[in-house]
Amino acid sequence: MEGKNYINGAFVSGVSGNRFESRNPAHFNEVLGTFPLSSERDVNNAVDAAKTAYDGWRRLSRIKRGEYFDEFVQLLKKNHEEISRLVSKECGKGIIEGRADVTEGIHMVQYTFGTVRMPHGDVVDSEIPEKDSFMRRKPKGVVAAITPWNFPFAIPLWLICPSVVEGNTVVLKPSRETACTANAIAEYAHKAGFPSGVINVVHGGCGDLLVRHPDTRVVLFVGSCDVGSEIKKIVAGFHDKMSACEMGGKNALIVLDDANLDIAVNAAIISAFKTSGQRCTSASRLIVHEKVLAEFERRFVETTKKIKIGDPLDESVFMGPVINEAATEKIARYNDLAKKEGAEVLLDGGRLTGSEYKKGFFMSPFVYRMENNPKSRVLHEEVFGPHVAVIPVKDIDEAIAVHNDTDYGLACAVITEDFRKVKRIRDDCEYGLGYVNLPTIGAEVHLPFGGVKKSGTGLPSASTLIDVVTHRTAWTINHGKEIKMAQGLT
Ligand code: UN1
Repeated sequence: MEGKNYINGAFVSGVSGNRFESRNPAHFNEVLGTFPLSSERDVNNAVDAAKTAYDGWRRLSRIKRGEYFDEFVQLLKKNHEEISRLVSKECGKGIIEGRADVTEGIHMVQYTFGTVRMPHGDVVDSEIPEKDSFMRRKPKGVVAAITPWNFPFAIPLWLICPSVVEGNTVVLKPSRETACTANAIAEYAHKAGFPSGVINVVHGGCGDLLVRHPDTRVVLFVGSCDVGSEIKKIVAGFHDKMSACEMGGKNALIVLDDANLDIAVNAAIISAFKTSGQRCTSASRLIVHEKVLAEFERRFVETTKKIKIGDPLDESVFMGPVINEAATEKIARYNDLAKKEGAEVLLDGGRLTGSEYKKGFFMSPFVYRMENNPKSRVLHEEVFGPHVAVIPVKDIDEAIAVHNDTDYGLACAVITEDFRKVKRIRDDCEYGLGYVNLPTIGAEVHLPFGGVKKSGTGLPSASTLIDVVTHRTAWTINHGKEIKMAQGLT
């Protein structure tokens, strides 16, 4: 397909004429689409369109704005399977996960529509009986949304939906790896009839321009810590711009001495290898009590060996390819580094080269055992691939200390039958998403989604983004015939 930017309700070519390709990571010779490498003029056009549309859009009632989401979701539901196949083809996740990505995006749109007839703000008492006070939310203006390739459908909708329903307008800059899926979002938004300029999409190499643009009021970002940190630095230079960045993890699943090992092994497989370990919620550390270590390790390795790796459109495939050549190189580098840092290798994952794999970026699971060590890079840095450490611990205190011995703090899961231990994990581990007897992945859109430490600033994404994309205003009315002041003022 010949993809275009979506600006002011029209699909338009980039000004420079330069283009990039989006390819299928399972068959890298297959070009799925080409898209504009957008320049400053394209970004200015998109931001201008969003700025112009803002005034009319914010003046509609919130309920009226919600109607567009109803139309949008009906179209998405009708085309669920087609979009899912595109997602799987373009980012490499197995089709069951491709469908879940689309379902998650649809849930975000449904949630958004569902909120518009709900109470929205607060009634606040005043010391003065003649006064009524309210907390009323106001939109902020143009929102820039910069999104990753690993959830190419759900994450753009996490960011677009709360922004737009509150009366803001959006310019989305999706990952270059998944431009076709972003294009599909633009097409369905267009068909749903959102007014021109309310949702805009600019492709390729222009995120920085969008962040620096003086008319973008809010920058929403989901992606790596390095990029997020740059964004925060740039945004800090503006007095009236705000950012919410969701950035990676070095998540852990803790298996305690009383764990149900069926649940533990299943949760570990899902946490480590779904999406080939390329979720910000994936677990790359399995912190296991020494009492159950041997049995857990044996069963985990045995099950991992049975994982089917292959073309993501094959229904029986558990793990598809990783996203690109650079990802295969990065994962291989970390696998080697683990050996250099003294890992006891349990499964030596590497790039798969057989006939069905040679045209894609297929990596197999790398599993190793390693004592926690504050100096180890592999136990502290995010790998974003099927690379997982088993870290033995002697008790729950050590499990908590090891869990927190990372700069990140996104998802944490514990496998135990003991509710007292659950409370210790809940209160003493540092995380944004906590799970008991579950994997570290699979959050639902109506929950807060936000990490601590290097994972984020605690500012949530998804449904609770409302606090980032709106300004909470205080509005007070005097029903009396004279002015009476609070705090004893006369
Ligand atoms: C991500 O990997 O950036 O909780 C998002 C989950 C998904 C979202 C992952 N609902 O695993």
